[in-house]
Amino acid sequence: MGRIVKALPPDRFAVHGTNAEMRWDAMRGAGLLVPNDRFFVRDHTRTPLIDARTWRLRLFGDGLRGAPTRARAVEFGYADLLAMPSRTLDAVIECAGNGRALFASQQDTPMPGIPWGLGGIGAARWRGVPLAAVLERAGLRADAVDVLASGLDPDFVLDGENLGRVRRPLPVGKALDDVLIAYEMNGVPLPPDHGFPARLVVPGWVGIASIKWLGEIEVARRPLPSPWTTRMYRMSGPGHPPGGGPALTEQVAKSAFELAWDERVPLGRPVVLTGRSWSPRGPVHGVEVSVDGGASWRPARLRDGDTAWSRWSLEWCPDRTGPVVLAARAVDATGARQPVRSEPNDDGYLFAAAVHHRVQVT
Ligand SMILES: Nc1nc2c(c(=O)[nH]1)N[C@H]1C(S)=C(S)[C@@H](COP(=O)(O)O)O[C@H]1N2
Ligand SMILES: [Mo]
Repeated sequence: MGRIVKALPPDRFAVHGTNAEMRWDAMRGAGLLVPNDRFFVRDHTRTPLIDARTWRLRLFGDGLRGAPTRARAVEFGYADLLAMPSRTLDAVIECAGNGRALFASQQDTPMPGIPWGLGGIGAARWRGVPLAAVLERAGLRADAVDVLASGLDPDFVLDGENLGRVRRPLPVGKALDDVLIAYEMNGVPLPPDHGFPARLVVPGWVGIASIKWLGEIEVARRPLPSPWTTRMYRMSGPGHPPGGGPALTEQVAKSAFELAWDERVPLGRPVVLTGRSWSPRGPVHGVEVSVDGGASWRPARLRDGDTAWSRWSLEWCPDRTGPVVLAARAVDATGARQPVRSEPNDDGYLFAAAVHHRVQVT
């Protein structure tokens, strides 16, 4: 039985267990945003089917006035959310492990976990209610510290141990800044696989922060732990603190060609190479492309300046047959370039290096 509800045709997705990665060649010539039928899916277990008529979002904890308990939570129904002033936001959601397979293919340090290529990312137009507005309505106290969102999908069992609902805390500063409780994706109600009836969208942060199928939000005056901050989603291994570094927050800039791996490119004819780059620090300032494995770089032509990600293009006329390694690197809003090498870590998180993308000139 399928765990993901939507169709996963092989020309659009590469399936990894309960997860499906977007194929970048399926985005060639597509618009700015990733259509819902092409958006990647990361499910720890399976997509639950939730009835919006009986669904409730429950807020509780001592970070709210009156310190409501879970049993006496402040409740919002689907219609309550739809009735509140809405906000629309173009943003990417990207898995912390996006690019993990490149640690093996490009740096010779294979890492365990879902072997994402570069398709554990998507950009969409999200509409919903600012998390800040819901927290205010629920009676947020000025001294609240952490906001812990949990999903309604089944408990996550790791190596035989039940870790409970998929959940992760946000510091109140981020929660009040730009986080959305989204109920719409690209103009339609959230599809089941992407969190219907409501999910968080946490701009710039690792995808796990954007909890789908929201059920509960605990608000506390102390830091709230969850295995998704204390055990997973930290940088660990040689060069990192024992037990791992701090819980991951921001993603890293990346660039992708809208090409299949080992795609065939005809000899002696100009082709327009296209791709996209993104960064958690706002619009990318520039993109440089190499058609010689990173020996020399040329600026690409940028198409979108102030959106979730930027499309770019570069003309290239291949002049010999055989394998050619393309590469693209973004220059972010601080002037920083994607590095040549990504910092290894035991879980293969945050692959940051310019990706070597091999094509075959024939
Ligand atoms: N409840 C719940 N929320 C979740 C997950 C999940 O399995 N359960 N996966 C997280 C991870 S790891 C990622 S990368 C994003 C993926 O969002 P998408 O499936 O809509 O692309 O959702 C996050 N939110
Ligand atoms: Mo993820």
